[in-house]
Formats: sequence, structure tokens, C-alpha cells
Amino acid sequence: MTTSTRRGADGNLFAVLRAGFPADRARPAIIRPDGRTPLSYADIEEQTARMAAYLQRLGIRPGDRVAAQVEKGAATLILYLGCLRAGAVYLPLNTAYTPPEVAGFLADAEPSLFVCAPERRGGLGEAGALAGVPRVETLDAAGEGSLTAAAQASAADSAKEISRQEDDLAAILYTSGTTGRSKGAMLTHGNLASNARTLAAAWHFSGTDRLLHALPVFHSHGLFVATNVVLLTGGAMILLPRFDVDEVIRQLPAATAMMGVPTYYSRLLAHPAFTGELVRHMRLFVSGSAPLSAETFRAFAARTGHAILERYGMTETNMNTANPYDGERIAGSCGQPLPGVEIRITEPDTGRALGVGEIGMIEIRGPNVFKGYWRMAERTAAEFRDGGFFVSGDLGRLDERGYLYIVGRAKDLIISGGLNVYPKEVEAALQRLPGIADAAVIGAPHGDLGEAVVAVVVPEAGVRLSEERVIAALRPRLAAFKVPKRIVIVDGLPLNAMGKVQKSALRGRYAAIFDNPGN
Ligand code: MCA
Ligand code: AMP
Repeated sequence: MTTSTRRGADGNLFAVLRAGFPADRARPAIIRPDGRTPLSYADIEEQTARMAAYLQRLGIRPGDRVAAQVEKGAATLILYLGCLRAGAVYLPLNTAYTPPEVAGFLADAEPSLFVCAPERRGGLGEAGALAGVPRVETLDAAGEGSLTAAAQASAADSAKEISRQEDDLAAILYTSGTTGRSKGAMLTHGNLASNARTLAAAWHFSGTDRLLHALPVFHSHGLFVATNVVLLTGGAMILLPRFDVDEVIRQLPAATAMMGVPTYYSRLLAHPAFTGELVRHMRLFVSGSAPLSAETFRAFAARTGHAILERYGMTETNMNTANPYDGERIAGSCGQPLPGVEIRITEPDTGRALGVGEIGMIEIRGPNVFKGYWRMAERTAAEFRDGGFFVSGDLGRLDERGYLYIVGRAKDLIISGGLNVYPKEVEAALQRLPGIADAAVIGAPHGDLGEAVVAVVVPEAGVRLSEERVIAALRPRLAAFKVPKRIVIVDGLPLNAMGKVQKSALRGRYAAIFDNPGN
């Protein structure tokens, strides 16, 4: 750890972003849809300095974790940037996580400070979530709370600039695992800075851009891809609290670019007010986090004349591949490796490199790839090959022009509306409920969410289960997006010769479960 007052001379992501701020600091950085005064770049500088000064006054040192489960807003981004500036490691948590889920993350990450919504604080105390967390502050959806008050009372000029090496941690983002146990992906200042620079250049971002920002800011997509790219290039973001299709349609005329998960685009297409005229002036639409169907890509192009630019990323790696800005954007492909990123396809069991057109494991190497899982050295080692390639768990192939096609996943994972749900975690929650003998969780095609969670449940002998009661029993335990949209009650699960549940048979059997309108 070193402290320094030099600007732009270090690897701290905040310093990297600040080097891209516009010379005219009065220009807007964050535009609020409610018409309140935008946050200018001067405001960002001042408020993040106050936040960093406050964190330092609390005794938070570089490398200490600051966890936050807060609604999206300008104040949330100030907290994120203030943490970077103070050298603290930012740890955002999905607002949907239940108190028991939050307790698990806090126990694992041992943050020095936890920031939550005021109304959440009581429940978290009851859940024992706050045990061992030395300090808790609040921040509400309007940006008010004890955190804001304390930060505003701190003098901006008392913040010490903290230099960081590229290899130092900037953030930890938890991803669930196929074992059902969450893993904290450790992202460095260098990981995030390199990806922000690469994407800004690849997608031609500049100070004249206005990004329509409707994504949540507790995942890579909304927090890093969207936010960092805008700040690095001195443009502005129209920060919406969430994706609401009517609000997005109202705001699109003021935007030049938008990023989203495929559900955003299919919801726009389903809206009668979404016309080609509305978005003729737009420069770019980016999609990621889940497969964009060729059908949505084509329907969007037919309606608007815009070819959505699909890219492929992971929490652990940031963004890996993207369709070209200028060249051909291919429906169903995630595009080519981004500059500096290497992609190879291998035989999953051996790691032997495969050739053009052959389907295998997608492996990734580059400055974007994370440092490892928090306090899980063995798990980290198991997911890297010799030579530093990260084993993604996604299956795909490369064509002769280097375009990547993802064809499936080796990991048992459901992606619902761009959010990951690991069946193992839902199965474990079901198996802990009384009266359930066995459970298997699968993803089924869903018109709005791409895939949605379905649980196939076997009751214990003599027990009568109902779909509603099982769902109600899961709610306090699991974030709502993980709770199955349907519970199917059966007498037994199909097993293979080894006694393992045949999920592919279940996927086939329930492939049309969401076909009826109203499901
Ligand atoms: C909300 N619900 C969901 C989802 N979202 N259920 C399943 N899947 C979801 N994605 C549930 C709520 O818990 C609630 O349940 C009900 O649906 C309605 O909630 P509401 O908040 O009104 O839903 P919504 O606003 O319509 O949200 C759907 C959404 C949102 C707009 C698609 O989930 C979203 O913004 N997704 C983006 C996620 C994202 O940013 N992913 C990036 C991950 P109930 O009624 O039962 O209480 S980063 C990543 O994957 C990598 C790095 C990458 O490549 O980007
Ligand atoms: P997460 O763990 O939330 O970071 O999710 C990463 C996973 O999302 C990847 O491993 C892929 O399975 C999936 N993903 C991200 N982008 C795409 C895409 N464009 N097409 C298909 N899957 C994607």
C-alpha cells in the first residue's frame, strides 16, 4: 500500500477513470430521470472525495471490504467510486437477497462496513447477518441515510489519494456455484481498467454519448460495463432505478446508446410504442448476460434497422468477446475475442485444444480475467489450466473468422432474465423443507425471461404438497428470482443406471410448461 497525491500515475481504477473525465467538469455525468439536477463531473469528484474521506476516517484501509445491499441511484455509484478512491474493496449484493443469504456473504467476506436500506436493518439483525460486522450504515432509494449524512459531513480535501497496483483488489462479486456454495470473484483494478478501456474503444464511446442505464448496479453488466465505460470517456448516463419498459421508451429519445439483457429487447419489441422512429437517432444497442435469440435479433433489426451488438462475458472475466462495431454482427454469435483477450476451445476433460468448428469448453486468458475466488485457493486452482486459461463452464465453437458461438453449458446453471440461478442451491433449499423426499430443479424455455426455474418435487410418503405452499415456504430462504415459477409434484424422478437424476429427461418433459399465456 502506498499513498500518493500524484494523479493518473497509478493503477487505481478511479484514477484511470478520472483521466477520461471531460476538461469541462461542469458537464453532466449522471442524469436523473426525475428531472433533478444532474450530477456533473465536478460533483462526482467532490462527492467521491467526501465518501473516501469518510471511509478513511472510519479507519477503513486499502484492501478492507465495504459491502452494500442498496437500491440503485446516483448515491450508490458515489459509494462504489468512493470505495475505489479509498482503496477499499467494493462488494455489491443483489437487493433481492434474503437476510439469511446476506448473512452468508457477510460472514464470508468480513467487511469493515455494511451499507443497507434503512428498512432492512432490523431484519438483518434478527437474521444474525450483522454479527461481526463492525459498522452498519444506511442508504435509501432517494440517496438519503446515515451514510450520506456522514459522508457529506466529511471534508473533500481531507481524502488521501490511494495508489493501487493493477493487481490490487477493487471489488468482490459473489457468484453462486454448481456446488450450491457461493464464491466471491476477486476483481482487480487492472481487470476492470483494461476491460473498460477495451470496450470504450471497441464500441466507440465518447464524451457525446448518453447511455440509457436501466441495469442493476450489483452485477458486472450494470456496475462495470455500463458505468465504467461512460465515466472513462466523459459521457453521461441516464440512470434509471430499474428496467421499466414504459420509462425506457420515454427516455430513449434522449439517449445515444443502451445496454441490456435479452429480456429488455424482447420487452421493447412487445411494446406498441417501440417504433423504428423512436430509436432512429441511436448509435448502439448492446446485449449480453444471456443468449440473445436469433429471433429477437432479427425482429429488432426489422423494426428499427439496428443490429443489436451481442457480447459475451462472465463475472469472473468481465467481457471476453463481442460482435464488431463496424463489421458484420451475426445473429446467434457472441462475436470475436476482444483485443488482448484470448479464447480457445478445448476438450473439457483433458484441456486439449480443438480446431475450428469443433465444440468444446470455452477457455479465456487475458488482463480481464479475475484473480481468483476469495479465500478459495483450491477452487480457484481447479478452474484454471496450466498456462493461465480460465475454464468458463460454457460450451462453444469458433468459426473460421473467429466468431464464437455458445452452444450450451457444462455447468448446471439456469439464466433467468439475465440472472443466474444454480439448481443445486434451490434443490438444497427444497430438500430442507419438511415433507419433501427429493427435488430436481431445471430451466424451462420462457418467452419473457429466456429460461425460468421449474422444480420437480417428490413428497415424502403420506404427505400432500401444494405448489403454493412450497413456493411460500421457499420465499424467506431464497431471493425471489431463484424461487421456482412452477413446482411440479411427482411420484418419482427419472434416474439413470448410476442413480443420478436425468435432468435432460425432465427438461424434455417440461419444455412447454410456460407455453400457456398466464404462466
Ligand atoms: C425479477 N424477478 C425475476 C427476475 N427478475 N424472476 C426470474 N428472473 C428474473 N431475472 C421476479 C421478482 O423477484 C418478482 O417475483 C417478479 O419477478 C417481478 O419482479 P420485478 O422486479 O417487477 O421484475 P422486473 O423488474 O420485470 O425484472 C426483470 C428484469 C430484471 C428486468 C429482467 O431481472 C433485470 O433487470 N435483469 C437484469 C439482470 C442483470 O443485470 N444481469 C447481469 C448479470 P415475485 O413476484 O415472485 O416476488 S452480469 C452477467 O451475467 C455477466 C457478467 C454478463 O455477461 O453480463
Ligand atoms: P455470471 O456468472 O452472472 O457472470 O454469468 C455469466 C454467464 O452468463 C456466462 O458463463 C454465460 O453462460 C452467460 N452469458 C453471458 N453473456 C452471454 C451471451 N451473450 N450469450 C450466452 N450466454 C451468455
